[in-house]
Amino acid sequence: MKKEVTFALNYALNKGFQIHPDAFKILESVDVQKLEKIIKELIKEKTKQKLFQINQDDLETFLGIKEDPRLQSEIKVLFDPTNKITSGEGVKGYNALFSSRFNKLKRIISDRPESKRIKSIAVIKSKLQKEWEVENDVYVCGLVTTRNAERNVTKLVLEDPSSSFEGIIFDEDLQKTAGTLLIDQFVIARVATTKNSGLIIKDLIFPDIPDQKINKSESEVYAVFLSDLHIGSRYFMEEELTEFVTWLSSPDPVARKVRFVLIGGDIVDGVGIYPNQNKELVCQTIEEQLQKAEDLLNKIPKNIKIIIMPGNHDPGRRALPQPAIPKKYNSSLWERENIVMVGNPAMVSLNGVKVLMFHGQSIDDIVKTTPGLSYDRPTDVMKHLLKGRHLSPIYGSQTPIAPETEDLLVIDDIPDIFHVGHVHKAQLDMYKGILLVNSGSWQKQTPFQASVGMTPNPGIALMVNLKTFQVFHQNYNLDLDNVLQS
Ligand code: D5M
Ligand code: FE
Ligand code: ZN
Repeated sequence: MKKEVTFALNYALNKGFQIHPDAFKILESVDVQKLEKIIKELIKEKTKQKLFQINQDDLETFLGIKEDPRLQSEIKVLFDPTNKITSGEGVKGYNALFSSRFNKLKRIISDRPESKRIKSIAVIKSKLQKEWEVENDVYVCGLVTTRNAERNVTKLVLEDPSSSFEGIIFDEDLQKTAGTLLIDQFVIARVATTKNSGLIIKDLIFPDIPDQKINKSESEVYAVFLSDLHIGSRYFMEEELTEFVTWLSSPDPVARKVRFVLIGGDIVDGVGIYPNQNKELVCQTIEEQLQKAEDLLNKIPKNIKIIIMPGNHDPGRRALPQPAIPKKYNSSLWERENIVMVGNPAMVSLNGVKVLMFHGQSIDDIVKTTPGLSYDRPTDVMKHLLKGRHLSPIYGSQTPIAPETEDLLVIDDIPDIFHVGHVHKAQLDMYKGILLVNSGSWQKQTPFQASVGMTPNPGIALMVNLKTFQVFHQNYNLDLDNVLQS
């Protein structure tokens, strides 16, 4: 027993009080500097009432940590790729993946007015061969396979299951829009023909998010958004994160209403993720790293539900979609009642609020190839993903994508909150009513990040009131003054 708790016990005994054993547990979790004051005040109060036993209920009421039974904390996993992963083989697998992508997106756009006027590329091409002209304002849709800006024009190659074609864009603004298209992304094009120029693209339409109503929680509870803890790395901000986790048990009125903690990947730093990583690790094995994660998560009150999704540093597999962190590395995380292990990406419902969680590896490929997007504004990249209704369109770049027979990275179901991490930059924004949360990190700038000029803002805890969607943040990083920009 801590000496401060022993003091409290003796003090109470000397005043003729007894402390019920259930109350010890709470006393041990109380800040030691406050313990003496708390016990003295409590005894004063109970002496007035002529009741000489201190029990759990007294302490919980006094500290304001009494569970409010009206607070709802219902979690449902709406989508988890873990059990859906059935990769196809080689080229055949990728053909199935892209065909699934095309079909899913075609279904997504089926409510749009243009959808009825979409023709297949093969039909348009054959008409063009026979008549040298097709009626104007025909629509096609497909995946972008090539994008080339040449002198004053941009050429785009689109592919649908029937065929592919190259379209030319002359309009300057439309060329700018075309410049933001990602390779392998789905798009609708309005095309027209001229006698000698073949097909001209007159407009480009993204699948995008329709206007919709956002789901909110009936009871006023908070969700905490974390990611990129990088436990095991020597740059992991252990003290700061421990301080935050300890705050979750405090009598603070917001802390009392936290019912969910979401971890959006890179919970551990992993092993062998980049060359010479071992020199930057304080825990050299995955098991040790996950044990440390478990010890930290154990400090979170059990009435808070924790959702753990993997990132590119976590074990399982590297290619997207990723299964949940396998049980073999830490079975107790899987067995804990208040922990839910999901794959990447995942959709969970928190009291009816739909949260799409995605670690965000594709951001690396997107910022590299898209003018106007940067690591400093990850929420802009997140908007771009929502507009294209796909989490990781670019195939064959840095983000590995598995040849799943079903494309599980299409954004079918529209979330109320979109939670991404990976770029270590905490940022908030809104898009078409959807709250965008990039949950930053709890790892200080690494030598690699410094060498590429990447400036993270680690140590910020973001929280959302699921009833009002008001956001709330706490900064545990003393080096940061300009905390959040949105
Ligand atoms: O990624 C943390 C951040 O560092 C993220 O923005 C990507 C960036 N990063 C990581 N590795 C590379 C390489 N090899 N090239 C460019 N950028 C990189 P994390 O997943 O935590 O390592
Ligand atoms: Fe990370
Ligand atoms: Zn990452």
